[in-house]
Amino acid sequence: MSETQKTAFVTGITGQDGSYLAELLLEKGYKVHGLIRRSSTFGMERISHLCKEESEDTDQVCLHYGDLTDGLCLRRIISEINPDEVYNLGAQSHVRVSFDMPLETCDVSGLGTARLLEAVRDCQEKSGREIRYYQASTSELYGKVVETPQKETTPFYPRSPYGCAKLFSHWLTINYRESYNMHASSGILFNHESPRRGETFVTRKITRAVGRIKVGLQDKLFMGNIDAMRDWGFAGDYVKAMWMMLQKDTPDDYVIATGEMHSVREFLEIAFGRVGLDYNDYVEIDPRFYRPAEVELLLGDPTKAKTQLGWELEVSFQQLVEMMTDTDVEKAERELAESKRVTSVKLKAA
Ligand code: NDP
Ligand code: GDR
Repeated sequence: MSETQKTAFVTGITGQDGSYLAELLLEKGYKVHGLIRRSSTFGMERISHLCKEESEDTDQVCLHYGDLTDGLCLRRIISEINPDEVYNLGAQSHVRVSFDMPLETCDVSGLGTARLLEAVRDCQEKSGREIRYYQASTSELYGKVVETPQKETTPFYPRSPYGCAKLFSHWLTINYRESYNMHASSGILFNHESPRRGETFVTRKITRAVGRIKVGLQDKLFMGNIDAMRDWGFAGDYVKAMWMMLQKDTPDDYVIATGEMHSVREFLEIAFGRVGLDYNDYVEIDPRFYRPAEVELLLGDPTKAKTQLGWELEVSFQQLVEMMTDTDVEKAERELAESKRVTSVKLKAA
């Protein structure tokens, strides 16, 4: 490892954003450490290409078992690594699920931030070296919108346990910045998607269904509120903004968004249209997917990030939907081929 090589620690590295961020940091020459949870399944599909068995290989990520609910382990890992930058992306990040699991959500996505910030503060005070901290804040802080488009100064009004937990984390990050002079920044990121998006978020749920319907593996798609409107961007573009925030001399908070809003219905239209189908023939509304309190619309104003960070979008909404749909059609084709192979093996064995 070179004298000047920077070290980063990423919580949530197995998630959508964690995987893109790890790739970006490795490209920039960082030594990347990540937090992983023990699981009975593998759970590392998004980052397995970045991990090698040989832990001595400095081009690969180095993984540490731990959990945002375990402050002791966070303290130990941070003091062992003594990183230059910490990215807190770990969270129970599903809004609908947060209504079913409010305590777990608050523990991980709220108190987890307190545990990590304390570990960072402690390490920084002992070593005398600055550790720069990134907090994954969210447009869900705005919830019930009081101003459109939403910018850094728009008042918050969260509408879910997830939003409330993230609001706590957002303010705690600001409080540590002001109380301890820490280089702690929050990115208020609006929805961002990719072919690596979790399959229960609306965009990926749609593109997975389009692929499977196209090849004949699925007949129907059951949806919740398809009139909801979101400002959707590409995750690969958004992780660049996280890194840019930590390269600034002064920490601050930034809205990261496209400045364009589309409905779930429009997403359905484009995704089904991409494979020559009409979504009306396949989609059914199922109240099970409604939320106790809905966030009807979100639209961000990314002017501050554009002017002060020099952040730019590369992937448009249309390109995003097409990219996700094409990838999921290919995935469904592979699933179909695999199911035929298994059937033929079974038949031969019969
Ligand atoms: P994902 O749901 O894809 O990933 C969440 C990550 O958090 C996973 O690595 C997960 O690990 C980890 N995690 C969950 N619980 C714990 C825990 N108890 N301890 C440690 N790690 C845990 O989220 P995204 O990548 O989409 O989002 C990244 C962050 O950005 C999240 O904090 C999210 O709330 C926030 N955000 C996301 C936006 C989006 O549109 N994607 C927009 C704004 C903010 P495991 O794989 O083991 O489950
Ligand atoms: P969101 O994303 O709640 O904005 O949180 P999600 O994709 O889950 O929902 C977006 C909108 O689509 C509506 N919807 C459905 N949603 C899901 N998941 N499933 C459905 O069947 C369905 N039908 C309609 C929802 O009601 C909602 O209005 C995401 C997460 O990544 C958070 O972690 C992040 O902070 C915010 O984006 C910004």
